[in-house]
Amino acid sequence: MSQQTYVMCKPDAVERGLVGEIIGRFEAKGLTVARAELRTIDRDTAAKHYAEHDGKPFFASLIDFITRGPSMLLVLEGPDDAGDDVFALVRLMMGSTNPAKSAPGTIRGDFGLLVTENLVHGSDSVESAAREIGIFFG
Ligand code: DAT
Ligand code: MG
Repeated sequence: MSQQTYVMCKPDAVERGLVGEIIGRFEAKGLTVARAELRTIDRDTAAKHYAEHDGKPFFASLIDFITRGPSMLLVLEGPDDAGDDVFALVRLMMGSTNPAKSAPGTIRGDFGLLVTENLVHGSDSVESAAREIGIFFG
């Protein structure tokens, strides 16, 4: 688990006061915070980040949502000798994209209800982790 991964507590998580809860879960699991910044993402950066979804019906509202207020931008890292890539553990702890279908015990499963307000982002591969860390902290 040598890789770092990119995580974002989205504007709904900041608005609802869940940033401490979310970071606390990752820290309690054994991950450490390597970088952290509260930042309102601009529309160009949001479009770059979510480029894979450009053209989909929800793209415009996704950009509106993610830029509507500050997000907590994070780089998380795990120990070198753990068994899996850190991005995969973070995704497991986040739960699936639609909070209504996320398992209890996951962040989205415990605190979310709507796919449009699903609290947290986590990179979905080693490659996207490197790309997203570059976009937000490069
Ligand atoms: P994830 O955030 O789990 O990686 P994703 O990359 O497929 O999910 O989508 C990015 C975000 O876009 C997701 O967190 C919420 C939003 N989204 C995805 N599918 C959606 C849909 N069908 N309707 C509305 N928003 C959606
Ligand atoms: Mg994704």
